[in-house]
Amino acid sequence: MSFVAEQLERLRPTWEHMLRHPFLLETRDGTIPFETFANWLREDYLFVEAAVPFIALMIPKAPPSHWELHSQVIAMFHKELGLFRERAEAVGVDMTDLRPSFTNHAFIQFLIATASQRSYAEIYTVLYAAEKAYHDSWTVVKKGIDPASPWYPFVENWAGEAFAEYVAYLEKELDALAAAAGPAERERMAELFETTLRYEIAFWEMAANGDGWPEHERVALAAAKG
Ligand code: MP5
Repeated sequence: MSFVAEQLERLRPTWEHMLRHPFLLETRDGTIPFETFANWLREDYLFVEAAVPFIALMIPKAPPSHWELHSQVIAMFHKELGLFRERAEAVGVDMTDLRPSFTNHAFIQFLIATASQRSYAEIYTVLYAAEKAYHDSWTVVKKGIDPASPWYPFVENWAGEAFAEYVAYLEKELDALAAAAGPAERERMAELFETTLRYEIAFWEMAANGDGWPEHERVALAAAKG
């Protein structure tokens, strides 16, 4: 069995738990409160922004045959950032003074720490797991959302054909990297796959339930702002 198939099989209950998250089902059904979706939009904007240095840190470790891929991925992130800004403007989501939630902050630190300290195959595992999680999650939303929804362009972005092909390419390459890795590295890759999945679930949870920083922090910030 290939590395990816093995991980998806091993983690199936957790993966399915992610795909049943109320944030996804309510977005699909059109019952998601505007502010809840706006919260995700603001947080994910910061996440995608941070994904640019994540990819940039991979490039010196990547084989030259992957440089074109990573250049294209960075360009794709910039296109996504444009989509976030366009949607926010179109529907009136306030994008001023963005600060990452506790979970988003942790996830971003995990990305940067991984890209700084781990092997290329390990970093690639995190990239694949995050992209696959988003593709599968938004595919759930696609099965039922009203195409007239103001959030539909996000669905198209991650559940569309081009993204599906990109994720399939990442999968093929990750399987090749895993096949070339020794048992200890494969073990570390498996662990990172799982940690990424757990962060993805935490991200939906945060989008649905708020920013997670202790209350005294919020009070102090409000006081500082007057
Ligand atoms: C992605 C994302 C997908 N935008 N946000 C989270 C929390 N996980 C994964 O990455 P990309 O860069 O938008 O394709």
